[in-house]
Amino acid sequence: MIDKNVKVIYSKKEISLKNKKIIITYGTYDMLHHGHMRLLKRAKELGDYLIVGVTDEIYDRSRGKLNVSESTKKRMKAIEELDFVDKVILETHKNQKAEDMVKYNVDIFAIGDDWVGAFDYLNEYTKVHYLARTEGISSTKLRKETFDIIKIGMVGLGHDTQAFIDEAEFVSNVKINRIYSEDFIAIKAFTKDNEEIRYGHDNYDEFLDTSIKAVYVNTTAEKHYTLIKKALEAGKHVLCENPLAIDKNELKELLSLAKKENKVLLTALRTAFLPAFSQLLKELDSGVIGDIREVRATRTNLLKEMNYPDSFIAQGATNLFASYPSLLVNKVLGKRENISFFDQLEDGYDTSNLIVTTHKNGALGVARVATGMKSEGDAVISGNKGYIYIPSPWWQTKIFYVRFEDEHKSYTYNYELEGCGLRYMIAEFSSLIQRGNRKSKKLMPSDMVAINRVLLDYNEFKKENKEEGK
Ligand code: C2G
Repeated sequence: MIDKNVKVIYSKKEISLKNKKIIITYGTYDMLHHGHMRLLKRAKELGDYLIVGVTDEIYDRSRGKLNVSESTKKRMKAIEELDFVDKVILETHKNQKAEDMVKYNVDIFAIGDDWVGAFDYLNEYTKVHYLARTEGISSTKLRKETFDIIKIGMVGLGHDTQAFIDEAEFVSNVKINRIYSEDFIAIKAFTKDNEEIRYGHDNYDEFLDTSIKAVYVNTTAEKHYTLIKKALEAGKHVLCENPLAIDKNELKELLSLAKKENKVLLTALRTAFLPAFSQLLKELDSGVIGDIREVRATRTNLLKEMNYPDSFIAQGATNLFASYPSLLVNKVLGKRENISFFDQLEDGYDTSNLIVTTHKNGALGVARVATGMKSEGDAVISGNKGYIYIPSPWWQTKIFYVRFEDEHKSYTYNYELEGCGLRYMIAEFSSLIQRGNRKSKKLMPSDMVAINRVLLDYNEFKKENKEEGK
């Protein structure tokens, strides 16, 4: 089996540069500054032909660089415009440097001395040259000077509140300092010894009437609509746990309100923002497994054993978990044509559900969720040339296997996933706000509607079944 990390995954024109000394260097080059420029110029002076590898966004996120303010396209363009740079390439994965040394027959690999020692392994392929870094300038410093810190207020106090606060620490341009909950006593207790969250509110209007620029809503689903609506009307960007609304018309209304107010409204589906998940979609887009015939994804958690309160579990397995498999099904197969539910109920709520959807050309989506049954939480995407397997827990996508009938052609993608994965979502939310983009390509409003619709349809189905049973 091939490890994708050592495979050349794009092809460029062969370079024939006889008797020329080839230099290569890599970087993010966010907000290109004179520190970058000095390094690039000195790198060029080491030889005749300078190749610059610009890191792509997925790769940067996977190596913990969450705060890049410019798009990959913009950063590449800025480097392409430098007349002393001869070739610009995209750097997409960790082992690419070693591959490039061979591919481009590189004489010298140059990089700033903040990396001293880190690339000594490349001496096996070329000569590694560390150049002095320019003091007093950095992209981090420029970002701090250029952009305001985005203050986020937390709405609701629950199981995951602290995890969100902890993860936001890794996103440098956000600050969380306020929280709202109807439960005044709980809020008092939470903020009492909390170093970051100093301000607790039990009045939502007062909470919104502060300097916060955005809110993160994590309450029970039936409160989402009102909380989101008020926040958007108060000019705040909104990140909200799924479902955004439990009524079709309410969801539409919220999306058009976000559009009217020119604010971000994003569902907090963390899987959508993981670097490995983005890479997975990119891989599928390239057609590597052919026409996709089926997407199968499972998510089960025995919540009782995890000490979740009964009231939480009573929301039902579908409401709690279906959004994750629905995200994968929707991203890969697009709009669905039909939907069927095969649920098992206990005390009036579903402890498991098998959701089958049909899509264009008869492709099938098979989503399995459960809180009263434990199963393998993996996902398989099957095509007519091969399949992709994501091991459990697939929704915390880290590794995936691309497999074919001829197993020698199979390969693996393996990514680091820092923390519990929330930081990538917070980084995407803040970068949308910072870049003035309302929509995330990773989770478009149409995706949010399709994912939300599965829940709405199931609740409708349950209601009809109840009425019929009467
Ligand atoms: N640099 C510099 N002086 C600065 C800032 C950066 O000389 N004040 C250099 C860095 O040492 C690096 C290059 O400019 O060689 C690009 O820096 P970044 O954009 O920060 O990229 P970086 O994360 O260092 O990329 O594959 C990516 C590379 O391994 C490293």
